[in-house]
Formats: sequence, C-alpha cells, structure tokens
Amino acid sequence: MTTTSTKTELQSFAEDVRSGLESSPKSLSSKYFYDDEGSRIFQEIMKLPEYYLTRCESEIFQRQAAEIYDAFKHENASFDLIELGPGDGSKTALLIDHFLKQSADFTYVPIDISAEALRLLSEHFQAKFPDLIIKEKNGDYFRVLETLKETSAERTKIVFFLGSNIGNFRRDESIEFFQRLSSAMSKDDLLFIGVDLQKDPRVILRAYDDPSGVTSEFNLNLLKRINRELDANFAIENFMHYASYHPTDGAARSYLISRERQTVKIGALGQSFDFAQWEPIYMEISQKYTLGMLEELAEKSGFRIVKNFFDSKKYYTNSLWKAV
Ligand code: AVI
Repeated sequence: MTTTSTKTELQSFAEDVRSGLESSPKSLSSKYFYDDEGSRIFQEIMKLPEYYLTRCESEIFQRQAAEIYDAFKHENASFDLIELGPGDGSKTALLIDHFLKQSADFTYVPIDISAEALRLLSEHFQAKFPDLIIKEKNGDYFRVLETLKETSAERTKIVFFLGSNIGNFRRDESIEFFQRLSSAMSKDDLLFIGVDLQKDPRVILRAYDDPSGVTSEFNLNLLKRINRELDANFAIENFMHYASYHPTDGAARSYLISRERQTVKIGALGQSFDFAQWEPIYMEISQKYTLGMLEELAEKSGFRIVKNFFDSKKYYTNSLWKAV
C-alpha cells in the first residue's frame, strides 16, 4: 500500500483508469484506493463507530483465540502462518500472542506487494514478539505461494486472508481468486478468511455512508491520486460520494457522482473524459455473504468449511477452510 512508483506500475494504473472511464457505466478500481493517504484514511474508517467490521473480527480473535488455536492444532502440530496483505497486523497480533503463550511451533510469513509495509510490520512484530520467527515475502500473493509450495512442501500452511477483503471482489472473481489459492496450496492446508455477513441492511449501509464523511474522503482521494500521479484535473468538489446496499444480492456499492456536466483531462493518457450531470463512477463493491453463499463459494473453489467462528452479534465470521 504505497504511492505508485515504478514505470510499469504507473502504466498499469493509467491503463486501468483509461479502461474504467471508457466503460459504461464508468468505473475505477478500488485496488487503487490505497496510496499513503488512502491507507491513512482507511485507518480512520476502521475507527468509525459505524464501521463494525474491524471490531467484530477483533472480538472474535480476543474471545476465541484458544478455540481457533485448537482448530489449527487439531489439524496440524506445526505450521506456517501465511498472511496475505497483513496491513498493520494488529488483529493477527491478538492470535500470535496467544499462540506464542501456548508455545506453538509456527513461523509467521506475511506476504505483501509493498516492501516498505512489510519492513515496518516485521520491525514492529519483532519488537513486540521477540520469540516470533518471521519470514516476510515481498511480491504477488500467488507467485509467493507457488514458491512456498515448492520450497517448503513439508510444512503445513495456514493462509490468512482477513478483514473482509474478499468482499471487494465480485462473486465470480472471488471463486477465481480462491481457485487460484487452492491450486497454490497442498491438500490439507488451511485457509482462514474474514467474511462480513448479511444483516440489517441499515447497519450495512451506515458502515459505508458515515455522517462524518470519512468514507466520502476515502473515495474522493482516488480522484486526487489520479490528479497527482496521472496529471489529471478532476475538480474534487464537483463529485460526491453515494453508497447503496441491495439486500437482494447482498452487495454494498459505492459511487462518485458527477454533480454537473463536466470534462476531465488526464495528461498521462492524452485524453479527456466527458461526464453528464449526475453520471456515476462505480468505485467499489463490498459483498456481504450468507452462510449458504459461503459454503457454495468454498465448494466451488476446492475447499470445505472446517469451522466458522462468529462475533457475539453474528455480524461477521472468520471461516476456517481446508483444501480438498
Ligand atoms: C478493505 N475493505 C474490506 C473495506 C470494505 O469494507 O469493503 C474497504 C472500505 N471501503 C469503504 N469502507 C471500507
């Protein structure tokens, strides 16, 4: 999660922006939300009273660390705990703390595309947990998992994909993602994912439409990033954040709406884009699951559910899957 730096990264960013703004409806990929400022705003989102997801996952880890460890241990005596996109690792730290107190035999392997984020996390974890063995891996999730499959085949892997990150994929994309994961894992390896569940639609909508405007700032920050990195001239005040939740498909979606008819120039693309008044740019999906949808997802992607852990309100689940 850093500012786009290399030429190829900048080119892919520009190409993705071009194809998104040429589509109908226009769209921008939420994977570009997380430059330094976007990551900072996301930290703010996680502290919002309306954004329940982070607190639910922390509650599960705080209250059920022993049961989670039992479920891991029951399957495997020693393991590699591989975390995809660990962020600041604060929730994982709750489990690591418990595992170390139980003298668990494991190695922590965080994987991230950002070398800087990994360096900070490793330094922090090494200071917090002097006995923890950390082997950080910089790069693409799948490529790193493939190499681990070859180099440490004898070690059982427990892959963590927390924070409801799977919600930011469409349902077809999430099947493809987990299928790729399962082919990079060995039989009997485990996957531990954080999933936001369907609930009172008003609770979900509020989480993406906070009255303090932090989520709005988060979305608009992508336009600022495009201005800065791709030499564009989005007038930020001419766009407004709009969030929706549809209980029929369980999808929360966010948009930036053009308040007026306008043209935006993107220097790096040598191209201009026209916006009609009230035209939306589709920014992000946050898919909410039922337990039935989760079971279907596991089955279609080569896993079976071993156990679901829930918070006290049953808003959220951490679901343990086994590769079959
Ligand atoms: C990172 N991801 C799981 C967040 C979510 O809930 O979809 C991103 C987010 N977007 C707006 N608020 C939070």
